[in-house]
Amino acid sequence: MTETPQETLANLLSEDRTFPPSPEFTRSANVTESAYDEAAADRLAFWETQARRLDWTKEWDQTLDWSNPPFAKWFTGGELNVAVNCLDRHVEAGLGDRVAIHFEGEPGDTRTVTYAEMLDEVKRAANALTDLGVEAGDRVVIYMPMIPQAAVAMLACARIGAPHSVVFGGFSVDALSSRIEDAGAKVVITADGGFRKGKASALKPTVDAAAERCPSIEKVLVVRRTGEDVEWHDRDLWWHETVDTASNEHEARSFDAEHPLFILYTSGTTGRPKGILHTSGGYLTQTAYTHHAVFDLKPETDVYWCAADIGWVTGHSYVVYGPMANGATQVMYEGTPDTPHKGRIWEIVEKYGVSILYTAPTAIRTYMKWGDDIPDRFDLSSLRVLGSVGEPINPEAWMWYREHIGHDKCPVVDTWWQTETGAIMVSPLPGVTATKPGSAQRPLPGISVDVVDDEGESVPNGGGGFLTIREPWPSMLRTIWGDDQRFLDTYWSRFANMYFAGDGAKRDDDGDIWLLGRVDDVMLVSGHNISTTEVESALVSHDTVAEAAVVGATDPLTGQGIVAFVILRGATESSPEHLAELRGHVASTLGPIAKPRQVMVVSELPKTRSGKIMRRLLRDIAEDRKLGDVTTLQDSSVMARIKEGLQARSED
Ligand code: 6R9
Repeated sequence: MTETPQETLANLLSEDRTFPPSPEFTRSANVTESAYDEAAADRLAFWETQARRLDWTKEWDQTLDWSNPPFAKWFTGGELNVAVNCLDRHVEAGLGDRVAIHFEGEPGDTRTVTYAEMLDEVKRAANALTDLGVEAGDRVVIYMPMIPQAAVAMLACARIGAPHSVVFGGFSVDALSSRIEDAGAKVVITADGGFRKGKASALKPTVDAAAERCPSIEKVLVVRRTGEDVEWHDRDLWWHETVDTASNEHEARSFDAEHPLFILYTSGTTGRPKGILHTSGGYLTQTAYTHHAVFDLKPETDVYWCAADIGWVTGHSYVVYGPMANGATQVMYEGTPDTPHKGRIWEIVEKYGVSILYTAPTAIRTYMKWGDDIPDRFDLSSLRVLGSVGEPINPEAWMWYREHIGHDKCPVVDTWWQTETGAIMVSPLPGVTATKPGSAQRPLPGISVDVVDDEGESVPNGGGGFLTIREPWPSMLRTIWGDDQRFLDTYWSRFANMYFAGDGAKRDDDGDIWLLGRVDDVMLVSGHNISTTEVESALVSHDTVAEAAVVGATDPLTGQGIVAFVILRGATESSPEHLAELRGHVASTLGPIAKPRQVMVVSELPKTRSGKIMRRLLRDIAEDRKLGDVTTLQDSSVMARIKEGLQARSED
C-alpha cells in the first residue's frame, strides 16, 4: 500500500469577516495590547503581577517550581485563603452592601444576596462543617441545584481547606456513587431537590441510594428548596437547622498555595471519569485575571451572568471563584431556559440589566432555533460583552449571537479551555482583538499554546493539527486524583514536553486559532482527516438546519463515510430532495471530500451536561452497534428517542 502524504487535519472552511472593537470600548478596556508584550517579555513576572490581585497572608518564595515536570507548583511557599479572597476582603473594603448574587428561582421566587450576607452564611456553613467533623484535607461532595447555597457550600469548603467535588445534579446514582467513592468523601451537601422544567426535581433520593453504597459518607447536609417530602436517615441534617443556627464568627486560616481546592470529575465524552485536581493560589490567580481580562468586568457597574451549572468547571471558575475574587455582581438562575416561556433568558437579562453574558454554543443554537422574534421582544440594550464556551461555535451561531443578542455592538469572545486547564486559555480580548466568527483566536497573555503536527512540530499558518500547551500555566490541573500515572499517560505522553489537550485545531492565514473538535472524533475519509466541526458548521450555515452532529462510520469504499444527524429549524420532517440539497451544500461549502454519505433528521442529539455532543453514541447508531456507556448523558432517555424516531421514519 502506498502512503499518501497527508495533512494532519484538513483546513476546509474559510472566513473573512472581522469585527474590531469600537474605539469607545477599547478606550475603557481593562486590558490592552501591551499585556501580550508584557507577558512575552517575562511570563513569570507577568503571572506574579496577576497573583498580586489576591490577598496573600504569606508571600511566595518561588513563582513556579517546574523541577519535576509535569507536576507543577505555583507560588510555592505562599499562603492564602481562597474564600477570604472571594468575600472577606470585599466586605473589609466597605463593599458589604454590594450584591453578590441576584438569584432567580425557576418558579419566579427571587433572593438578593449581598457580599456581607454571603460572608455571613459562608462562615456559618464553615462552622457547621467543622462541627460535623470535616477537617482540612477531607473531601466533601456537593450535589445541588443552582441556588445560592451551592456557592456558599463551595466557599465554605474552601474556607476550611476541605476540597469539594461538585457532581452535576442531573447525574444518576451510579455516577454520583462512583465519584463519592473515588474521592473518599465524608460528607455530601445536597438539597431535597430543585425546580426544573416547571416542576420539582428530587435530588435527595439519589443521594440516599448513593450513601447506602458508599461507607465513607458520614453525614448528609440537606438544603430545603422544594419542600417535597424526603426520606430521613440518621446521617441526615437540615441545612436550616444546622447552618442557620451555627455561629457567624469564623476565623479563616491560611493554606499553602498548593493546597487542594477541588476535584472535578470529567469523563470528557468518553471513558471512566477522571478526578481533575486543582489547587489554590495559581487557580485563583488565573481565574481572577482571565475573568477581568476576557469579560472586561467593571465590578462597580457591570451585572454579569454566566449561565453555567456549578457542576461544570465553568460554574466553578466563572460563577464562583473568578467573579467573586473580582467582587462581581452576578445573576444566578435555577431553571431551564424555556420555563415558563422561551424568552426566560432575555427576560432575566432585561430585568437585572445584565451587561456581560457567558453561555454555550448549544444554548445559542437552541435560541436560534426558537426564532429571532423571541429575543427581539426584550430590551437587551444593557449587554456589552458576550461570551461563548464549551464547544466550537459555528460561524452562523456566532453571527446570530452578535446580531440578535448583541445588536452588533458587543464583542463576542469565544473562550477555549477545559476542566483540566482550570481557566480560559485561548480567547479574544474584547478591547483588543478584531474578532472572527467561529475563532477562539489567540492564546491569552502568559499562555503558550501551539498547533503541532504528528511529530510535535508547529504547523505553519493555514495548517491543521493538534492543540498543545508548551509552558505550565497557573491554573493547570496538578494531577488526576489518586492516579499520577494516568495523568502522565493521558496528557503528557503524546508529545514530549507538551500538554496535549485532545483537541484538533488549525491556524488561519493570520495565525489565529480555530478549534476543530476532539481528535478522537476526526473522520478519515479517503486519506483526509476531516474535522467534525467544519462539516457541522457547513450544515448549520444552511437556512433549514438548527443543529448538526457528524460522525465517521466505517465505509467499505472510503475508510469512513460521513454520517450527519441534523435538527431542522421549525420542521421535523424532510424530503429526499432536501436531504440531497444538504449534502450538496456541504460539498459546495467545503469541497466534495466533505460531502456526507448520509443525512438523518433527528429531533434531539445526545449531549453532556455542558452541551457537548456525544458523537461516540451517534457512531454506534450510524454503525448499528449496541449503545455504549450513557451515564454522563444529560438526559439518558434521549438515545432511545433518537433510535425510535429514526426507525419510525425509515418504516414510513
Ligand atoms: C470549559 C469546558 C473541554 C473541551 C475542550 C474542547 C471543548 C471548550 C471550547 C471548546 C472549541 C471552545 N471546548 N470550549 N471547543 N471552542 N471555545 O468546556 O471544559 O467541559 O472540560 O470541556 O470542550 O473540546 O477540550 P470541559
